[in-house]
Amino acid sequence: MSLLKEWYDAITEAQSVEKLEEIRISVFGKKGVLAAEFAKMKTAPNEQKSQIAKELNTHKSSLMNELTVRKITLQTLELEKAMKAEAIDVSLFSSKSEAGALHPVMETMDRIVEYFSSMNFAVKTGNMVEDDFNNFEALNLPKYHPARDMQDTFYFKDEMLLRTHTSPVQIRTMMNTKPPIRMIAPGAVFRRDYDLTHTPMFHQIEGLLVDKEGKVSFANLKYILEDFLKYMFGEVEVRFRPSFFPFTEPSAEVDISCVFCKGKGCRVCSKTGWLEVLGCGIVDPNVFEAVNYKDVSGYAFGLGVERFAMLIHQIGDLRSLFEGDIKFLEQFQ
Ligand code: 2NM
Repeated sequence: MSLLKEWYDAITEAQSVEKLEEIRISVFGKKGVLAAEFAKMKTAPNEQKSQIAKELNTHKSSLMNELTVRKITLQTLELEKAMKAEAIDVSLFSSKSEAGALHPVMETMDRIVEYFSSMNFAVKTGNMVEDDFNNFEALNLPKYHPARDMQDTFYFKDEMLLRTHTSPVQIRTMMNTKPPIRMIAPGAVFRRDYDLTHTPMFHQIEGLLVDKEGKVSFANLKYILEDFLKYMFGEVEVRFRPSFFPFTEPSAEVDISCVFCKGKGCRVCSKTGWLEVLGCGIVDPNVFEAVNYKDVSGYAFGLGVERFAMLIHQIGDLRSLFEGDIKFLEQFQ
């Protein structure tokens, strides 16, 4: 009987519900201490039996009672502990909160748009899925013209395709607006290209200015592009090299002195001291004919926004602009 005393202490000292369950089995189980005490009772003298049974039953119910009370206490403590550990203080200021930022390509695009807006160029956008006429035919790129190969792209049915440049926006603008025109077309374009310096999707900004015949000269084009490139890159040298585009005649490619080596020659500029950044020219008469413009003259230019972003931020690999790696992007905030 005195054996039962220590089980009262065990219950009071138990620190977990699991421990309490072990105790319950040791006391009330088939092979438990109570069962053993009742068994012993059977061998006791008959006159003591009822007294022993009475005492055992009193212990039985008070031990059960102690167990229940302790179980409730332990469960309450465990719940309180869990609630404390899992609590979230929604009013707590988090010094970790960070503001988002524009992607370097979009930031660069905004700066370019800002310059041309300040020069009174309207900003126009169009469709990324275009038809053959607006993307090629009207731009002096007839079917089977070899220059189409340079802009091989993704075709849908019915001569629909992902635009290879933003020029279709200029064509559509000329088709539904009378001259004069002074516009830029920023946006995503698509080509079947993928290597170190080409991605199948990239961003372009193209510009177009149209006015009366004889009013627009190559000198006008040269002036605005030099001014624009100095706005973007600071005090750089600018040079124009003769080139060819189907939609302009004459055409030129525009270089700036290398922003990495200041024109001395390095790995980025292939030791030439120059970086190609733009294409431009005087709009070919065939383009004006396609859109039914008469007695006009104009200039046009085009650039790749990713290339500008890479030169401004000194980014070595074009593909890092498309990976969405936060650690990379954070550097340009
Ligand atoms: C370039 C280079 C030269 C261009 C021409 C036209 C249009 F529609 F007016 F004919 N838009 N853009 C053009 C001219 C684009 O990108 C390198």
